[in-house]
Amino acid sequence: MKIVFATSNPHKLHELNEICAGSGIEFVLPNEGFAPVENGSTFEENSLIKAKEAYRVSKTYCLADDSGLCVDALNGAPGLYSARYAGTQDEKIEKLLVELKGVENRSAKFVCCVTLLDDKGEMIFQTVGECHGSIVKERKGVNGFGYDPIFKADNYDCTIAELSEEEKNKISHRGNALKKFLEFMHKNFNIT
Ligand code: ITT
Repeated sequence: MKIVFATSNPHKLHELNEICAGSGIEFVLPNEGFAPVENGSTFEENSLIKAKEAYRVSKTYCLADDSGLCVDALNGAPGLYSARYAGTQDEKIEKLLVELKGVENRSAKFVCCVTLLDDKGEMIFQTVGECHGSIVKERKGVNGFGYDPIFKADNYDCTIAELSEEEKNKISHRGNALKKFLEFMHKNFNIT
C-alpha cells in the first residue's frame, strides 16, 4: 500500500520507510505544489495541516509527521519552532547550547505527532510518540539528523547521533508514534 508522506524532509522519509519496512507500506512524496503553512499552535494542529495539504495535491491516503525538541529549562522551546529556531542546523544546535550554558537541568524530550487521512481526506488516525532524555554539552556523533548530535536518550550513554539507524528507530519519538500507527494499520487495513 502506497501512502503519501506529507514532508519536505528526506531524513524523515527515509526513517519512516525503515521503520515500516516489511509492513507492505511504502511512503512516497506528495505531488507537486505541496506547500503547507505550518501556522498551528500545537504539534497536532501542524501535523493535520501538513496531512491536509498533501491530500490537496495528491488525493489519496496521506500521513504527516510534525515533530520537535522540547527543552524543560526553556519552557518547552524550541518545540513547535524546532525547524525554524535559527538558520542552519549547526546554528540551531549552537543557539541551544548557548542558551543552556551553565544550566543544570538539561532534561528534554523529542515529540512526534503523526496524522493519517484516508482517500476521502478524512482524519482517521492521530497519535503522539515521545522520547525522553537530556541535552549534552557538546555535539557527538554523525548519524541521524537535526538535533540528534546533542540529545541523549534516558538510559543511554551516547547521543542519538552515535546510535545506528536501527537503534534510533527503536527508541525515537518517531519510532514510538509509528509503532502505534502500524498497530492501527494492522487492525484496520490488514497490514502486517
Ligand atoms: P516537514 O515539516 O517538511 O516534515 P521539517 O524538518 O520542517 O520537515 P518539522 O516542521 O516537523 O519538520 O520540524 C521538526 C524539526 O525538529 C526538524 O527540522 C528537526 O530540527 C527537529 N527534529 C524532528 N525530529 C528529529 C529527529 O528525529 N532527530 C533530530 N531532530 C529532529
